[in-house]
Amino acid sequence: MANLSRSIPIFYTADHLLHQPRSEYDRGMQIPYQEVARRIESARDALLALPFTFEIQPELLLLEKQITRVHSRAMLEHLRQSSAFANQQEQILGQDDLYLYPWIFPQNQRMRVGLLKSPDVAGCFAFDTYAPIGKNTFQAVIASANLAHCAAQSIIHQDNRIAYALCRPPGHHAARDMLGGYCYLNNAAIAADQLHQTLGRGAILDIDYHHGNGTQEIFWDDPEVLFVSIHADPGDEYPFFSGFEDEKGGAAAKGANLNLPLPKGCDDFTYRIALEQAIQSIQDFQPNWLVLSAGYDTCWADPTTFFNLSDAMYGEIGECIGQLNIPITIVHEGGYEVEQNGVLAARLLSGIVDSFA
Ligand code: SP5
Ligand code: ZN
Repeated sequence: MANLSRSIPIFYTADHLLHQPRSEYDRGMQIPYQEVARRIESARDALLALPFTFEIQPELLLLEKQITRVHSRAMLEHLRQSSAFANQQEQILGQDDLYLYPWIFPQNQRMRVGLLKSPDVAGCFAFDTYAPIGKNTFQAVIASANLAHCAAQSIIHQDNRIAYALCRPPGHHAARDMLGGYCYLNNAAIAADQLHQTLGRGAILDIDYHHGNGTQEIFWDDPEVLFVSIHADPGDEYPFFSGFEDEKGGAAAKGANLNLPLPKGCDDFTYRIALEQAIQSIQDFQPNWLVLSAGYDTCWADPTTFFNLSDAMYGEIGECIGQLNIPITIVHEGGYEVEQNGVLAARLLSGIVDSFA
């Protein structure tokens, strides 16, 4: 049990408030954007109310060259230019709060080159319609990734054993060249890449309800970074195209990817079995560090998903993870019941701290 001095940094930025799309398209139906700013404010309040936490609002330390180790320069530039373009469009149209929504999806390089020259580029790197780009989206996305980066740096340089990054927008659906699912840059992957470079082999555990397709893709061929994900069966849940059991890693990295899909309606009992398998596989890998992609959309109360985990289960998940007894960088991902983001983040972190040797 860690002592109760305020030793665990919670990395936060107000820049996430700059990114607030109003709607999303759910199978063509327009509904309110589910990935709301209050999610992070709820988590911030609850985490800082714990006796062992303190807040850090870091300066921007993440370098472009660190981002482009994980993402293509073309996609980074696309994000930057689309935000600038949204700004321009607001001026021209005299409109406020304009978001560019993906609606044309190029299927090859020729189509991409053509589309990049058009005013309707928003879908250029998108695999769905859930990641619209507004005038400040680029700033918010960079600031979000910076939190994960700074959390990882605090583990690397400050001999700190646990850090929590309140990332928003989330990241785990974003791949090298692809964005979607509320995600633009892969915060967890950026943290993991820094940890990998300095501390050697490590693991990423993704407990968001949705498969972390972006993270899986980024580390697919890397035998030194184990990716383990527990999520809803992609046979009938988003993102549908990845997260299946037979995805084990690229030729040089066979076994460094483990997907544990679970059926809709999954309860604590079923989840626990998958979690034990996940923890065992991480232990066997002998990692020097862990990045935890912490999504809270597996909770019974989440309005967008179909698992039934109890609030108490998050404490238990934390305890299992803490027993790994390696440095842990926690990166906030999904979770769409606003208050549950706070309740569950606090339970998860408390569980980790309680069991940490
Ligand atoms: C980071 C993250 O959790 N991204 C998830 C993005 C996918 N969300 C879209 C799911 C659409 C399903 N909507 C069902 C509504 C049921 N009332
Ligand atoms: Zn999710």
